[in-house]
Amino acid sequence: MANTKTSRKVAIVGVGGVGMGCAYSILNQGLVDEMVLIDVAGDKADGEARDLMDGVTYAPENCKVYHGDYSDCKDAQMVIITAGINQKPGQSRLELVGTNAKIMRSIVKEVMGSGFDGNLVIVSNPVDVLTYVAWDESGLPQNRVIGTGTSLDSTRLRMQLSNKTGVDAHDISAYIVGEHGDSEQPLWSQATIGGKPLMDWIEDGDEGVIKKDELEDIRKTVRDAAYYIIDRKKITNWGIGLSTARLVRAILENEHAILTTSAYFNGEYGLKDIYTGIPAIVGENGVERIVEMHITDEEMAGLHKSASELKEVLDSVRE
Ligand code: 6V0
Repeated sequence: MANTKTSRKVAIVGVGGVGMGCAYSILNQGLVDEMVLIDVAGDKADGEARDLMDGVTYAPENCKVYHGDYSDCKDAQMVIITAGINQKPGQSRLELVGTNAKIMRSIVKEVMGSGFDGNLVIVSNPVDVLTYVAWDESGLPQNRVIGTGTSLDSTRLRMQLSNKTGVDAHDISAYIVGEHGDSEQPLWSQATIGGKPLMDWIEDGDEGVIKKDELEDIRKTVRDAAYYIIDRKKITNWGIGLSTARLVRAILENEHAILTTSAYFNGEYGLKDIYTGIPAIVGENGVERIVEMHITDEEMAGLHKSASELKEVLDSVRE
């Protein structure tokens, strides 16, 4: 149930395409009472706030949107960080790490300096590495620093399975785990359509259902979705905006929803001291618990390979 007792306030740091995709989705879903926009480009943040505010009477709930500074984070339940450079055509997310890790540390320092004591949601790429960096800099408990992880990839996978089967994506449960990026791993063994395992649909050969040898194409389409979009419109922003709003809702409304966030591993799936995408239960305290599923050996190997690639990149920016 919505928390109606206290003012629901979020701060968004970074008002580029992604920050505004998040802001628009959050506003349009009536998730908060107050939204502060922060950016080194102050005039842009001011203009964006004014633009959104102009439409508030058509949003489902009243909301005060304004341009602010880090002192405004003090009483926010959540700070969403989307600041940083984005991928250029052909560039991988991991190539952004040097610049964005520095930006992330400087922002988190400012946020924590305000006296902020809520949940930090990290969106900037490479999101798994930067979520670790943000946690390391913040001094917050691991569960309260959350990356958007493979939430976008998982919804892309559900859409692809929906396109193939003709079944509503809302009735499809499917997860991508590991890096939000090139080494990500789909969990085919855990995917279900209307409660029936995907592998049973394939085995039964139900009419209109995908065949096993089509799974590899689906995996590639999902993995390369950002490259496809960036080639055409230079950025991706609406899908991640909606994915972030889903995470914001789960936290602010204490939903205990299962979402594929970038969560901190403390031995789950045999992984330690890393943030990466995994289905986890999410509520008002952030990640309550990683869900341990009985995945296949091949899927486990894919998750471990992805985690070890992330560790290597993380080691290059540790302080
Ligand atoms: P953008 O449109 O260039 O916006 C970035 C914004 O950050 C700009 O407004 C900058 O002024 C601002 N900024 C830069 N440095 C600072 C700083 N030190 N303090 C405050 N503000 C700053 O980029 P875009 O919005 O497209 O992308 C932002 C980030 O999101 C990139 O790292 C993307 O790679 C990442 N994405 C993450 C996704 C995910 O699934 N996690 C999906 C898409 C993009």
